[in-house]
Order: sequence, then structure tokens, then C-alpha cells
Amino acid sequence: MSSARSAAGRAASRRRVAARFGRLAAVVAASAALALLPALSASAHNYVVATTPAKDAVVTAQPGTVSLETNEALLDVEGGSVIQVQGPDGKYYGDGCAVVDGPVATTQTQLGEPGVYTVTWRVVSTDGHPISGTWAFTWQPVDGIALAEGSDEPGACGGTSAAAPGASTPADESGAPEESTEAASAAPTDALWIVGGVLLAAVAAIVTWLVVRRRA
Ligand SMILES: [Cu+2]
Repeated sequence: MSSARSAAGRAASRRRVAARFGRLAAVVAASAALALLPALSASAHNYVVATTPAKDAVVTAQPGTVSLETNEALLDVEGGSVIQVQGPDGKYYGDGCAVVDGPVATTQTQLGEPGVYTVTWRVVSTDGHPISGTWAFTWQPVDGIALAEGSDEPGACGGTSAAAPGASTPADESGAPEESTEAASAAPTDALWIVGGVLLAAVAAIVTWLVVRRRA
């Protein structure tokens, strides 16, 4: 009778240990997730929330400007913001120079030959990393609108762009640091957050393992 009772007691004890282990595992998973959270937010880049003209829009009057808006304030870095407007004739309309105002980057442009225009942009994310992309809209000027002459050259600002149209990398959303000093100084910060998060998770896992092992 006493041996049966102690066997039952051992079984109950094992169940308690198992339950404790389950709770600990949950705590470890949660703390690992919390530790990794800053790393995730630190590596999140600005993303485009709106463009003018809108993607695939049909424009009938000279827009005067082309702009994009992101979710957060952009960094106004010398030479970091470029918006190139390229016509169906492959020519450039505007100098590619972009003015940053908070989350918005804007360039001046006068459109020429009707057709599909491609906007290629590069701006500097809040964390110092360049982000880039393209969108297109259709230019269907109504009669009587003055059309601009395009330029064969990308223009004063567009000429220095890493996001030049026709480049083999159309969009860099990966956050790969480019040559600007801002990018170079921001990259280690991201890496530190990630390494720190991983280390914290590892320490939490080791502590849990030691605690569970001692109780078992
Ligand atoms: Cu970044």
C-alpha cells in the first residue's frame, strides 16, 4: 500500500515538474521574443505610404512636382535624396534633386512626351540606411499643355544616384548599407541590437535548462 502510494506520489511529482517546465518554456519564449523586439524595430525601415502622382495614375496636367511620403521623417542627408523622372523616350525630366520635408521627398519636374513615366527614388531612412524603389504613372496631357524637353543626362542630382534607372538592383529593401557615412555609422547599431537580443535569449535558455535540470 505504501509503495503504491509512493509510486503515485512520484508520478504526481513528475507531472508537477512537467507543468513547471511548460511554464518555464513559455516564460523563456516570451522573454526571447521581448529581447528580440528592439532588434526588429531597429531594423525596420521607413516605408512608402503615398506617392504623387499615385502608382499607375493617369496624369493629364503638368504635375510640377513628383513626391513620395514615408511613414516616418526622412534624414535630410547631402546627396542622399534622389528622385528621377524618366519618360517613355528614356529621357530625364527634371534634375533628380529631391527636397526632404519630414516624411516627404519632392522633386521638380515638367513632363514631355506622352506615355509611361518611371520614377526612381532613393531616400535615407530614419535609421540612416538608404531605401529605394520605383513606381510608374501614365502621362496623357490634354491639348494645349506645354511639354518639356527631356534630357539625355540624369541631371545634377540624378547623376550621382546609386538608384539610377537601368541599374541591376531595382530596389533595396534589405537594408544593405551603402557608401554614405550615415549608413556606415548606423549599421553597427542594428547589429548590436540583434546580437544583444540573441545573447539575452541564449542566457534565458541556459538558465531555464539549469533550473529544470536541478529539479529533475
Ligand atoms: Cu536600417
